[in-house]
Amino acid sequence: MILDIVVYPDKMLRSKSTNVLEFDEKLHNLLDDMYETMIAKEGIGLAAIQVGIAKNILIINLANEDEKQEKEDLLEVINPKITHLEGSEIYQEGCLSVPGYYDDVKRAKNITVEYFDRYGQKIIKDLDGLLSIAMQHEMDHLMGHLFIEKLSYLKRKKFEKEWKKKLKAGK
Ligand code: Y12
Ligand code: CO
Repeated sequence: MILDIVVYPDKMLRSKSTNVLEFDEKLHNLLDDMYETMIAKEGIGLAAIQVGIAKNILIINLANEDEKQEKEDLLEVINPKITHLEGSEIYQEGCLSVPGYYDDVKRAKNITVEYFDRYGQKIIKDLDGLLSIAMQHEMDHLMGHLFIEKLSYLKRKKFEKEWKKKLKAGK
């Protein structure tokens, strides 16, 4: 089932998500719906809060070298924790909850993340490149943060003015 995406400035996006305690069918159905939604909306990453569920759940599905977004490359990430951050990198980000706006954001270059898969199996991964950026972006959602909060004061002011205009125009 394709779910509705919560769009900025909905206050729900500021919620702090809580840990998943049961790795059951309800979780599996939510993960399946999140995947269907992300693909339908042409996204590469989605956090549960973006579909109105304040749980520590996110998915990431980057395209491979052939520019194909294969389901076998899908990461389903439950209750993630970053245990190591190193370096810095600037990347132009976008978000399904802030559709049509893209800007440069500085984040750590390499991270180590610990999380659980849909069956409750613990996974530890060292990430770099776009996967590291996407994981940090999605984990920010779990803490109630959006990439636009990382913009400079002036850029944020310009964004807010343009966003209000866009919402007023019903776009
Ligand atoms: C690098 C930077 C950010 C991420 C987080 C995941 N972001 C997305 O998946 C963004 C998707 C997105 C898709 C859009 O739709 C189309 O391009 C058709 C879009 O544009 C509109 O909605 C108009 C904006 C964002 C991961 C890695
Ligand atoms: Co986002």
